[in-house]
Amino acid sequence: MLTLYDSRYSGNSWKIRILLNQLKIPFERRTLDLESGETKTDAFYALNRFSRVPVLELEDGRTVVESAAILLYLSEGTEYLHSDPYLRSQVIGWMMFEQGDLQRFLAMARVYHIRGLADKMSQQIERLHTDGYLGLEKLERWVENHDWLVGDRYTVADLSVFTYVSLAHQGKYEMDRFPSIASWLDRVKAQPGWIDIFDQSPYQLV
Ligand SMILES: N[C@@H](CCC(=O)N[C@@H](CS)C(=O)NCC(=O)O)C(=O)O
Repeated sequence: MLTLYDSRYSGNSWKIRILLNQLKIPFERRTLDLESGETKTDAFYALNRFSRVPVLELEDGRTVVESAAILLYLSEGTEYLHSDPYLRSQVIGWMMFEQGDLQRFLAMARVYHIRGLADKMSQQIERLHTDGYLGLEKLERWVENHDWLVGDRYTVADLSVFTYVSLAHQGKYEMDRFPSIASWLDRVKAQPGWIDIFDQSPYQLV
């Protein structure tokens, strides 16, 4: 059976749990406590050279690390990843945009707020917002005219961008500014097999 190493609040890990549920793949879940340094042990380093979640451990003990790589690995040959090389390149492009232009700016503002550090980190949050809004504006412009990020259906491109954008309000991003993003988020949530961040997948066996 596959094993997913994740953490409770991690949007990157949530991406993987949604896809495992959509693909109806049974998995074991090991939830780590990031604040107590559980990703910084030698044992965890042996699973992920980058020392962070999510990590997908295969049945033969090999691991796939980085949420985008895990999504691509799991979606290979399924309806969630285009087989056409051009469309696949567009999926990967959105995943790279998510990591470079959105993920850190949205995630770190959220982490500071969730951990009660917003006052202390107010200048950092302001800088994160400046960069994060640039990415959100680009996304808004695309989804004004497109139902999905790539082609004519939901794919792992949508899923990879979805989680941190849907959580951005927790980092005090003013999401009222982005009505087309709101509609696109609703379309993603309406996909069969979508689960919320604290929901347990029926395919999670341990
Ligand atoms: N680029 C990575 C980012 C992973 C990441 O930032 N993981 C966070 C939780 S969402 C983590 O493990 N943080 C703990 C740490 O870096 O020590 C991915 O997409 O998987």
